[in-house]
Amino acid sequence: MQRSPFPSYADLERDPETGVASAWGVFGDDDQLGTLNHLTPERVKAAMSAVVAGEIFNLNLPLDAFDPPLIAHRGSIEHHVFGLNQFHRDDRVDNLYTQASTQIDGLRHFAHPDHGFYNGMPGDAIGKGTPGLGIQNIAERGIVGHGLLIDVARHRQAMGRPIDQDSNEQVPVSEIEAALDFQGSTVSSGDILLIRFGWLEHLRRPGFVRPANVVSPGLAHQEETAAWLWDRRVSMVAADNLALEAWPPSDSALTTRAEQSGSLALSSHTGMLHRILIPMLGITIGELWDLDQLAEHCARSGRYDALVTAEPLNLTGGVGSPANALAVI
Ligand code: UVW
Repeated sequence: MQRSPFPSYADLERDPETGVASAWGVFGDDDQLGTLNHLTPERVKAAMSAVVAGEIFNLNLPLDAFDPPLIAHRGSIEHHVFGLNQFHRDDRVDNLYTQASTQIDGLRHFAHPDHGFYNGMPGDAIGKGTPGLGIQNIAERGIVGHGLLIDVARHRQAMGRPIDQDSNEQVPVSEIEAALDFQGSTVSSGDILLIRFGWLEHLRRPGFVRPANVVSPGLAHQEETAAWLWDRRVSMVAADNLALEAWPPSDSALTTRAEQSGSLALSSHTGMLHRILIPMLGITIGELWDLDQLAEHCARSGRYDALVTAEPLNLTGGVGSPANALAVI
C-alpha cells in the first residue's frame, strides 16, 4: 500500500546521523518495486492514448553492441548455434553480462554504503538463488506506461551549447527543465522518462575511436536530481548514455559516512547518484537505451510521448537485464 498523502522529497524521513533521505516504507514495508508502483492500471490505460500512428520503435541495441565491453569488469557474449541434426538448430549464449548493452538496473544493483539495500533488505538476502529485490519482481508485472522523451542533446545543440560528449559533463535539472520547455512537454505522474543526452549518436559517428576509459555526460550527481525525479513521481528513468548519471563521478560532491570514516575504501562508485536513486528511493533505471530514431520522429512530429513497454528477463534474483524496450507512437 502506498503511503497517503504521497510524501514530497522534502517530507521523506532523513537519517538523523547521515542526513540521507529515504523512501523506505512509502510503497509498503515489503515493497520490492519502488517507483514502478506509480504504474497503476489507470495510468497504463491512459498511456494507450499516446499511440496515434501505430509505429513501433525498438529501443534496444544488439546484445553484442560493445566488444570489448564498455565497463572493464563486464564481458562480451559468446553465442553458439548448434543442431541435433542438419534439419534443426538450437542456440546458447555464454558469458551474458546483463548490463553490457541496453539494460534495466533493478533494485538489488546498488546499496547505500551507510544504509543498505532498498527497503532495508539485508545484504545477505541478496545473492544467487535468493529472490530479494530481484529483477523477477519487475518481470512478473512488466513495465508498461506513458513514456516521455526529453531530448536534452537537441535542445543544447539548438542553443549553440552542444553537450561535450567526450566529457563527464553533469547535466543539472535546470537543463532538463529547459529541454522540457523547449519541447513544450510536461512530466506527468507515472511517466517513464527517456532522457537523450546524444551519447550513443556520438559513439556511432564514423571514425569515433573509443578511449580505454570511457567517459559519458549524464545526470548531475546531486541530491537535487534525486529530489526532482521523486517529486515528479516518475515510474522509471532511462537514458542513452553509460550510467544515466555522468561517468565517471570523479567531480561528484556526494559522500558517504563509510567512505569519510575510511571503513569503506574509495572506489569507482564513490559519488554515484545510483546510491541514492536505487536503494534510497527505489527508482529503477535504464542505461544505453537507443533513443535516436524515436528522437528524430519526435523532433519531426513535435510529439514527445509514446507508449513504452519493457520486459526484463524473468531471472530470479537477477540484478539487471537487457531492457527489451519498445516505444509505440
Ligand atoms: C556503471 O558501472 C558505469 O554503471 P552501471 O553499473 O549502472 O551499468
